[in-house]
Parts: sequence; structure tokens; C-alpha cells
Amino acid sequence: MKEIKGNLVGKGKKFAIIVSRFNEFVSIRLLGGAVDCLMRHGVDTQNITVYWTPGCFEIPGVARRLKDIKYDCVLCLGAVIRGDTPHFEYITSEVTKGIAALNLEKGLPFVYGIITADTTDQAVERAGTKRGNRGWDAAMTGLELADLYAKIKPR
Ligand code: INI
Repeated sequence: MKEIKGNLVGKGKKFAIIVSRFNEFVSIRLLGGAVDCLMRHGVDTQNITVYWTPGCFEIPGVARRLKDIKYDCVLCLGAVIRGDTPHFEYITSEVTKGIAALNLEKGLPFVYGIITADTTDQAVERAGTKRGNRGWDAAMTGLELADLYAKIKPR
């Protein structure tokens, strides 16, 4: 039996982080968590590039523009918080579908680090307070996938 796993090894790996400015008080904390996690796992700060978008809706478009740039992984971070209109559903649906499609299209891991919350409190809880930090979690997933993808070679 042969088993292949991704290790949490960041040395020499290049990461892009796309982060939405909408609900910035949350997304700035996701970004902080992600960068802290990458650096603690050996990623050089020079190998991290951060791209800001106006909102989560724009994340898949920017992610697609990165397709020919040599990154080992792209982390997508942001927060969509429900309001009184169906806007939340549309934004959430588009960013989720867009990131999922890129994962299948590009042969590069695009990690979904988007908080979708009913309330501001729920979002804050997931951005470095009561319920961990989704930015840190996205970075852990990205480290594992970057290493796993590197180990999967064409025959
Ligand atoms: N963008 C977000 O990232 N989070 C939100 O909660 C949000 N809400 O609720 O409106 C949001 N809207 C902006 C959207 O992502 C686009 O930037 C905008 O529609 C322009 O295309």
C-alpha cells in the first residue's frame, strides 16, 4: 500500500492570499491569523503576496487572474454577514461556486476561508475570538494541500 499525505511544511512555498475589504474588521483578523500560521510553519514573508478585493464577490475573479503566476496555493479570505435582504445568499453562492470551480480548473489549491454568518457576533467569534480563527484554519489547509499537490506527479 502506498499512502500520500501533505505535511505542514511551508519552507520554500509561495502563497497568495486574496482578502475582501468588506467587513474589514473581520477580514483583517482572518488575514492576521493566516499570515501568522504560514510564518510559524516556515513560509518566508517574501513568499506571501496579499491581494485586497472590494468584497467577497470579486475574490474568484482575482483568483483566476493569478492562474499563471507561480504560487503553490491561494487562500481566499473574507466575511459575508446576513442582512435584511437576499444579498447574502447571492454573494455567498457566487464566491463559493467560483472558488470551487477554480479548484477543478487550475490544478492549484484555492482554499475557502470565507466566513458566512447570520450575525456580526458569529463572524467575530470565528475571526480570532471564541471559535478560533478561520484564517488560521485556511492557512493550515493550504499548507497541507500545497505539499500534497507537490507530491502528486504525472506518470
Ligand atoms: N461583500 C462581502 O465580502 N461581505 C458581505 O457581507 C457583503 N454584503 O453583505 O453585502 C459584501 N458585499 C459586496 C460584494 O461582495 C461586492 O463587492 C459588491 O456587490 C460589488 O460587486
